Amino acid sequence: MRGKMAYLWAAVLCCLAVLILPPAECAGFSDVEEDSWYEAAVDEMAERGLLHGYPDGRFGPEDPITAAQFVAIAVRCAGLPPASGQTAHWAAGSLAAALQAGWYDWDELPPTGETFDQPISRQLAIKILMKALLPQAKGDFNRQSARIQDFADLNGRYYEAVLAAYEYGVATGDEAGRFRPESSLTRAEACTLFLRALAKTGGTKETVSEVFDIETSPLQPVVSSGGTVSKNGWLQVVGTQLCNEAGEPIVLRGMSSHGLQWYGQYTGRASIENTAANGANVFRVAMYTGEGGYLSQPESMTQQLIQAVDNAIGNDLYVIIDWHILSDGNPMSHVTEAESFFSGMAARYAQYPNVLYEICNEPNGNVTWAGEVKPYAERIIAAIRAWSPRAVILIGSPTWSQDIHLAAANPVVGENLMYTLHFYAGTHGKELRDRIDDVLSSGLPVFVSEWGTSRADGSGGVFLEESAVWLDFLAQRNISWCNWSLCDKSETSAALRPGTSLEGPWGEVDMTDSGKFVFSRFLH
Ligand code: IDC
Repeated sequence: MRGKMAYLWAAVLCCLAVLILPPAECAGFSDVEEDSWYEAAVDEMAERGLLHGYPDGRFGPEDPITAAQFVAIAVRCAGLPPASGQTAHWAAGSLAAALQAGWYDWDELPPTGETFDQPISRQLAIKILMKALLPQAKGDFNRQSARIQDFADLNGRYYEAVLAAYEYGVATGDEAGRFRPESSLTRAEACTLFLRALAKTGGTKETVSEVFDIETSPLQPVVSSGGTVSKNGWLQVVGTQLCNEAGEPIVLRGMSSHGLQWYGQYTGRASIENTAANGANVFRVAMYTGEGGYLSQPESMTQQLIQAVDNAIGNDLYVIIDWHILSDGNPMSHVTEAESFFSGMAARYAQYPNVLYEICNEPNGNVTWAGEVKPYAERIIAAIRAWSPRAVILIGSPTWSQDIHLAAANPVVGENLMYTLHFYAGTHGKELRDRIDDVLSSGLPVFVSEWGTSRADGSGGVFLEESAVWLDFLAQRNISWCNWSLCDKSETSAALRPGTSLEGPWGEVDMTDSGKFVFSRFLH
């Protein structure tokens, strides 16, 4: 963990250095024209802190981007820690790190620095960009080279990167179909390239090729005000207590979706609004990994998840992105996919205080805390933190997220981390409640990100008396919760009667016994 912290600090220091040299500017540059083709891209990059304008408040969209500027942005986008540079140039550390990482060869930008402030060629820029953000990407030679009218002008050492960039839609060519490998690139164009590549970093081509296609997924969710998040801002964990940005205790209560692949329709804007209208302040989006979920259809699952998260943000709610492992009980089995998924999500939602990350719904089967779940958590937390330094991250534990005592004995080091406990009122009782008290007294923050009024299989009951005992217990301890689940499946844990309209507004007739009970408990 010390190594990780050092890495994080290095990244923070690197950002600070770049913030100082040259001085930072936020969106709202004096020379970025409203409704210009590049305005949204420049704003988004600036808001994410990935690029800065000139000290006089200009961005210089038409200026050719220099090698140093391009590499500094690439280093920031990739979260690469700086190395010690050989010159006093403001970007020497970034350039040295990029060179060491193999993003370019020393002869392309000699370390002596004479080309650092020259415009970078488009072919070299593409090479650096692809190495930095999409190192696994490959392009089909015949198909992609045929799209590039001036392919013959390309230096052979850039074939691979340029073909991959075309394959991934990162580079597209000018109106005449030319790439112009030796020409420079404007700062506005560079911005668009970075954003397109970032949009693809949510996964490898094999797993998530078109997921973050900026043509199809809205650049930014629409935020509304007057609700929970605009009042409370960024969440933080103080001791064992979830607090708002001002440091006051806050309790989140709301619904979990059912599996997006089956009941995604109840994550539409109106359904979430109906839930919020009853007092919920959080919504959990359950994206199964197995069971026909993300691992079998990553593109459509991610699009659905993004839509659901955006809908929750649009309702000014907190929203939990749940990597819903269940039949795939060992989170390490798909840690690579989880890493790219969470870094994509954290990049997209870095600026949104709404988003919490639940990194593994319910580890189960032959897994241990120390052997698999904790190391998994450390990797995923690092991926999220590269983008989102303060979002709250929820960590599961073995035995379907009931073994919080194992986590308490050996917790993950870091800020704003909480541990999930899941219960079903028809199956679990005092023993698990006692366990919560034990871990709280040892300082472990607990979040009940999933519970049901039914038995653990989602059916039976409903067990409303037992549920009330549980909810009173949680209320006395200011513990947040999400109920399983907002759907109309005919199982007792479902909150809605079969056939309930997505639009609402929902009344008692639309709700099951479970739904009526749960909806009446959002506020206390
Ligand atoms: C259940 C659903 C059920 C679905 C099943 C899929 O309610 O309709 O067929 O998953 O395997 C959990 C899991 C959650 C379960 C729920 C109820 O997180 O996915 O949903 N449960 O069994 N942990 C404990 C209970």
